Amino acid sequence: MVDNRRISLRIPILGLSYVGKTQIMNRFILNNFNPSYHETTRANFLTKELELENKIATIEIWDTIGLEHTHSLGRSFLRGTNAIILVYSCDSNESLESLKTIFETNKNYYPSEHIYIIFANKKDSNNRQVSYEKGLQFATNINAGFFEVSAMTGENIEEAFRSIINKCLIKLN
Ligand SMILES: Nc1nc2c(ncn2[C@@H]2O[C@H](COP(=O)(O)OP(=O)(O)O)[C@@H](O)[C@H]2O)c(=O)[nH]1
Ligand SMILES: [Mg+2]
Repeated sequence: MVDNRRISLRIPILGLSYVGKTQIMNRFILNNFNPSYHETTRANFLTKELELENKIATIEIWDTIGLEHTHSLGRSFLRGTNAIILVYSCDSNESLESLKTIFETNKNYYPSEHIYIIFANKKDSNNRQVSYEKGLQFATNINAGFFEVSAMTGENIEEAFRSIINKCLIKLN
């Protein structure tokens, strides 16, 4: 019998290398953080089950490699995703500029009216280059949600994921 209470959501995390994509996934799924850097060499995912509004949601978070070389992930990867997390790092102007390119390059591959959310990671950093207002402006321009987060301290990670998952549930209903 099909269990109508069960849904699954596939959500990739995109952004330049070193912005913290892997650690955001680790913080949300495993509640841990690793301060040392290990380059991600292939896309892989972790899952977590959440109970929300009488539904049991299996959340599949896809970690990806940095996109500075091709900027493009391709149609087959993006098809079938429920929402997309775009990450830049508060301490890197370059990472925000690069995110704009990543968004423009891939936007034709996403299903129309796709759900986007911007994570401005490393909110904890003492070397801030991107103001809250500048990040929010970009998010508003592309009609995306916006959260400043820190995978290191965990600040806002749960809230940001809850927000995107709620939007996915509303769209599925
Ligand atoms: N200060 C700070 N460092 C972070 C944060 N998130 C990730 N990092 C560090 O930034 C580096 C790159 O993180 P990683 O998740 O591997 O980036 P990715 O290449 O986008 O997957 C690692 O050394 C992380 O420990 C954060 O929220 N704050
Ligand atoms: Mg990585």
